[in-house]
Order: sequence, then C-alpha cells, then structure tokens
Amino acid sequence: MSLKVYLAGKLVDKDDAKISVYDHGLLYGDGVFEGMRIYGGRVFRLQEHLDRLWDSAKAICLTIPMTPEEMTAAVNETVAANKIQEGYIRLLVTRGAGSLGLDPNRTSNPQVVVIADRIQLYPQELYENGLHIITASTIRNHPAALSPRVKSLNYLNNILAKLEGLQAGCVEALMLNHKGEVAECTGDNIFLVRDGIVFTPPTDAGILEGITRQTVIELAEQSGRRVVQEAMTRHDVYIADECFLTGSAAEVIPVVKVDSRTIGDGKPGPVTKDLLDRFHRLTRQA
Ligand code: PXG
Repeated sequence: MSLKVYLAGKLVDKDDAKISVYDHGLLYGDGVFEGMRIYGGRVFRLQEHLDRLWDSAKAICLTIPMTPEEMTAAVNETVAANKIQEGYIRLLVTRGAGSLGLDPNRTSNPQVVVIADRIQLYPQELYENGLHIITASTIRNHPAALSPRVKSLNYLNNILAKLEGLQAGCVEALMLNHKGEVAECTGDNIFLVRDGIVFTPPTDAGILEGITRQTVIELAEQSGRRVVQEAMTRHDVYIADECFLTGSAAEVIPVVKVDSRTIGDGKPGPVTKDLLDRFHRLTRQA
C-alpha cells in the first residue's frame, strides 16, 4: 500500500502529492516546518511542535490556513491512515504559489503538507559508542539575519555545515554563532556535563529551541540535577566530562570526540546514559 500524504485538505497517494513549481516554498525556501516523532502510534509533544510552528509562521508573517485543532486532526489522520506505530512526521507550510519575484503579497493559498513515514535512525552502534563530530567553519545564521528560532524551509545554513561534517567523515557538525560561542549542531542541540552539572547554550546563543532539548532539561531537573543555560566556548566542549546531542530524529545521542579531542574517557558517560534511559522510558511508556 502506498503511503498517504495530507495535501490541500485531503489524503492523497504519495505519488500524487505534488506542489506547484511556482510555490515560494520551492522558489525561495519561504515557509516553515516541523519534524516530529511517532511513538506507539502517537505524536510525541505534538502541542509543543504546533506552538513552535505557529511561532515560526508568525515571525515570517505567514498565516497558517487552518486552526491548531484542525492541524492536530490532520496530523492524527495522516498517522492513522498510514498505520505508523514508530515513525516520523514532516509537517510543512509553504507561502503558496505566486508570481516570480520575492513579494509574498503576490502569492496565494499557503500549502499545508503532512508526511508520516518510517524514520531513518542513526545506527545503534553510535548510541552505544558515541559520535565523533567536528566544528564547521560555517557559522550559524546571525539571529538578526534569520533567527535560528524560526524553523524555516531555508536550511542551507545547516546543510553547508552538514556537508563540512560529512566531508570530515562525521554525521553531525558543531556550529558556532557569530560571537564564536557554541550554538548547536546542524539538526540537534548540544549538552555538556561537567562535575555532574548539565550545561546547554541558552536561546540567545542563536539556536533552535529544540523540543527534545526542553524534554531533556525537564528530565535532568526531575532527576535532581542542576541544569545551567549559559554561553559556552569550544574550550568548554573539549574539557567537558560528557557531551551529548538531542533532537527529534536523534533523540539523545552521546558524543565522544570533538575536533579530534577525546571527551571524558572516550565512552558515553553516566549522566548521558541515565538521561538516554529516562528519555526511552518517557517515549516508550505504555
Ligand atoms: N537544532 C536544529 C537546527 C534542528 O533542525 C534541532 C535543533 C532539535 O530540535 P527538536 O525540536 O527536534 O528537538 C533541530 C531539529 C530532519 C529533521 O528531517 C530535523 C530536525 C528534527 C527532526 C528531523 O532533518 N531538526
């Protein structure tokens, strides 16, 4: 059975899910999106993802042509139609088709697309042994140019950094902000552990406010750990006891080498393992 995609208000076969080449989502990357996980047939933190989607749309003056309640129904309908128990949702809203030229006022009909599919996970081996990453020379978008808090369809900034990672044999790459501080990775937020304290860059470091990041902060605090959101440098990463990344796709994944520096003893540390366990219990609970 072919996958069903939600497009223009109804479910259509994947092969028929097509959008105009005049859509400004394609012409200019003018639109917003969300990437969410399905666990046990349910969308994890759907409300938080929808809130972020609406915030992203507001920031670019894009009116989403449905209510959050209608969007919730569309997402749940798409998950159910595809009978997906464990998977991934890509939700996007484009500016819609218009004339050539940047002017968003000359577009109409923003398109809402919901794709529910299986998920391509990192190999299990990387969760057990940890990732090696490098720092990309491509800095994260300057917040005054395009705020990283907007999850926009224009992901070239991250893709350029991802390419640098791949060229160095790494599946993720660390991105610094315009001040040279640690921001985040290309599709994941970053955490450090030092002397039992959990550190992560604050929102004003110019990051996407990850929903997995927020979940992990809550799990760490619930387990009695201190979580500090403050600016950090690459030096802080190099001398950390532990490092891990969070994201809807990656969940919680240890990092054991950054720019050829071994983090801690080179193996996923106890705090990382504990948070990974807690995250699994939360997402796989009955
Ligand atoms: N930073 C960036 C730049 C991201 O794109 C995250 C952090 C983590 O945020 P969440 O809310 O997921 O914890 C992201 C998330 C994909 C894909 O298909 C991308 C993301 C998430 C899921 C899938 O490339 N990015």
